[in-house]
Amino acid sequence: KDEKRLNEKLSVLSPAGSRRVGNSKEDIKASFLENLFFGIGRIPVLTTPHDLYTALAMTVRDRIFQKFVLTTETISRQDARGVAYLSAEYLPGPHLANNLLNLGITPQTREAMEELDIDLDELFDIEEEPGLGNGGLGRLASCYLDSLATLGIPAIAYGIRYEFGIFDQMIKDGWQVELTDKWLHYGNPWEVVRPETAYEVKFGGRTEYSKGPDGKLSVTWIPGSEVKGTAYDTPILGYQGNGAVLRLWRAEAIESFDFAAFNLGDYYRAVEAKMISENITKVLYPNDQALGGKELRLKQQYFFVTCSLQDIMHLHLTQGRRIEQLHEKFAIQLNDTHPAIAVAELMRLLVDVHQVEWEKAWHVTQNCFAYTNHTLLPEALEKWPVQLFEKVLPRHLEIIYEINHRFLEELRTRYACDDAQIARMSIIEESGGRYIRMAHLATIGSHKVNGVSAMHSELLKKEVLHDFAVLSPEKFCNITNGITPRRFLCICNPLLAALIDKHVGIDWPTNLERLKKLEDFADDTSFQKEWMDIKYKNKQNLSSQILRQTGIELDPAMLFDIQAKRIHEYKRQHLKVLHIISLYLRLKKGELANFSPCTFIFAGKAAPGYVMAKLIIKLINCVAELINRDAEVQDQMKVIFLPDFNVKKAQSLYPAADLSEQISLAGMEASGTGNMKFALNGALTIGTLDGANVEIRQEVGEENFFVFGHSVEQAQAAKSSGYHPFDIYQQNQLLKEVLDFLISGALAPEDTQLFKPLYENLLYQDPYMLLADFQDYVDCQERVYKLWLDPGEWTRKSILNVARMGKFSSDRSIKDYSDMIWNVKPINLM
Ligand code: F55
Repeated sequence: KDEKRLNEKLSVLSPAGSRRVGNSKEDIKASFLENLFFGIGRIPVLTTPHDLYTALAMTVRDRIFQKFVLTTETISRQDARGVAYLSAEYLPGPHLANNLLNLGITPQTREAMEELDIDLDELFDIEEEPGLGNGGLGRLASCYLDSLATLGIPAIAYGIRYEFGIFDQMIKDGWQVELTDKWLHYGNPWEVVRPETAYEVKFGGRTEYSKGPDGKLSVTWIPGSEVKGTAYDTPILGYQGNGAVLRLWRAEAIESFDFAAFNLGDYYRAVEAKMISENITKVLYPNDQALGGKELRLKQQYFFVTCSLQDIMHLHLTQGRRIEQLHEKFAIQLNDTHPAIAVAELMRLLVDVHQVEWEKAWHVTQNCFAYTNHTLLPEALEKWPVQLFEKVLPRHLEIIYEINHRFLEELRTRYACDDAQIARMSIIEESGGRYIRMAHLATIGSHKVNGVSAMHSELLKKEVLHDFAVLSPEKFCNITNGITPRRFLCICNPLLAALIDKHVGIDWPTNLERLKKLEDFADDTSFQKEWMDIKYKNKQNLSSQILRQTGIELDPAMLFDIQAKRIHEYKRQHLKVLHIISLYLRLKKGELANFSPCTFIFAGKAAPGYVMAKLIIKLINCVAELINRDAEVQDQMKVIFLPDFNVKKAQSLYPAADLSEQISLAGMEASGTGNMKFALNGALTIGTLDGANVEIRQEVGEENFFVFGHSVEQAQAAKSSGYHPFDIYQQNQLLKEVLDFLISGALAPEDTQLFKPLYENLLYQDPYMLLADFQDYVDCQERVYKLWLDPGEWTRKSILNVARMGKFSSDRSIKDYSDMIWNVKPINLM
């Protein structure tokens, strides 16, 4: 009955009896050919593969829009409260396969293409993914948008339409080389430009105060320059139903062509303003830790924040509501501090533009915003020089001073704080240059602050935001990260997904706890056999991809040990390298007893300016070169650096992993989400007690997780009692041999000093305590190799890992946000 009502509704909202959006094989084939002809002016015999991809994308897009009309109509009719997610980064991954899955039309689309002699997988391969983020933070935002859409929670995700996303990585002579990303080069069939949804954005200049006729003081911001932000919408379809929107802003000149200059013969000046304006959304900063002091970055942040807030207010007011009620209809989430300027901007829009009284405006602001923190690293906490702020956002500096003044006054009067505490909590850092601390602005301007794993949230309260947590404990909460099981199991691992369908039913993608049912089969040897066969096939798949990319042949029977994530010292890729060298040296000496043939795979990008991270990539490649060329160890080990890690590559890595490396120093990784993606695909984890590893281990069971290394408390204790890595080096024979090998010339004969900086850093500083954890890591790996010798037992643990991953669905995370922070509910489509 419900289905009938739904269809009736749809026929009102979209052209009656339209064949354009039918879901049968015939319908899909017909509209594909129609799109090929009318959409891009091609006939089948005269097409390029890219034409075919575009025509199919358009075919899918038509069906998405048809669904969207209903969602949008329902939200507005039910006057539902919704979420605005503000993030400077998104990593959606390829859209085509995801949209087909969510529409439930993959099988018939595959058949339709087959009848036209087109291989659907080849079309999947053509798609360039939007690389609009650096890593975990951007991917998390996309998983959350997927879950918001799937759960039917009204949501708009706002961000920046970078013309050039994260660079493409090439490896030349073992070094990382960066190439410009060109994701828009062949057009983008998934977005729709909305030229009428555009807002003005001011920069620089000065403020003027004047008394109005009513005697009230009002402020005018006279800008130094202005640009316009135009909306580009990408519909994000949820699984089997609703939709959400990704609205990205592109900077444009208000007047695209200066006729006055042109008429004077100054051709260059005539287009200069346009060029300068467009620079704002030209390129993503490729740093995965904060980078203070870059003017363009501050402009990017303010640009997308003001467009988004103006848009939210516009949506609110056109629904006939009062601006003072904004917080009743919108929850606005700040994904880290990158959009934290929103606190000052919303105050400006309310007070200066909409003439709301300060106290009322502050109430609205605090009740709209909530802030998610993603890092504890002190060097990664965003702060902006006051001088820069004054230049780019003079009015916002005044507003921040006012917010700070009132806040500090309250600390003094209501909480009787002393000067030291007040200095610690101020938005302005005054010691050694004046800076604006964005985390303080975000915390003060929000009603909730959350960390991204249980452990991280505790450390946040204990350290980085301790003073705030003591004064307002109710503000702080934890929401452990999650991942979407649609992309990171259904799409990336179809064989395993089909096996799970067969044994637990088909509703696990939206009820991940259902995977528990797999526990019943953990000891079933024929089920284990099927499980192992699938893993083997996935490893074959990855191997042929690696052969194509690197020319290196792999043996899928070996243990595949994978570390895939941004390259960073705290993530300790070099600890893995030290371990590999130790195995190699012992193997050569015939001293390695407990070992199982192993393929070590690394993937990840380094920030272009991060010298040590780039040296680690070079080191991995030198070690790979040495080992892969050494005939003596050929059937024992291989080392691969897979270039250009992105969402697409990630999707073929996770399903092929036997062992997942999550080896950051405890206390450094806020959560991690790769750890969840590997485990959901049946990899066992070797990891430290860091971030979400702690919760994964708790869920899957201690006996099914390889833990090693110092705990946070142990690491802190070791550091405060004086940590001397050099002593460890001298006391551990194996470690000494491994480290000395780095500078022995064996790795880089042409330059023996090449790895000296790394070597000396480890011997004399070792900020991430690799040496302290080395032996425990080596020992732990031996337990891994021992278990590998018992495939039945290994597989049993692998099954149990998958069975117990239910908690880590991003649907669970979004339900937590909805209940604990946003106070939003799914819309009712009927
Ligand atoms: C990007 C730009 C700047 Cl300026 C700073 C940080 C980043 C960034 O990409 N951070 C990031 O990815 N942080 C990660 O967030 C994940 C999602 O919460 C966590 O799982 C992960 O631990 C954390 O490092």
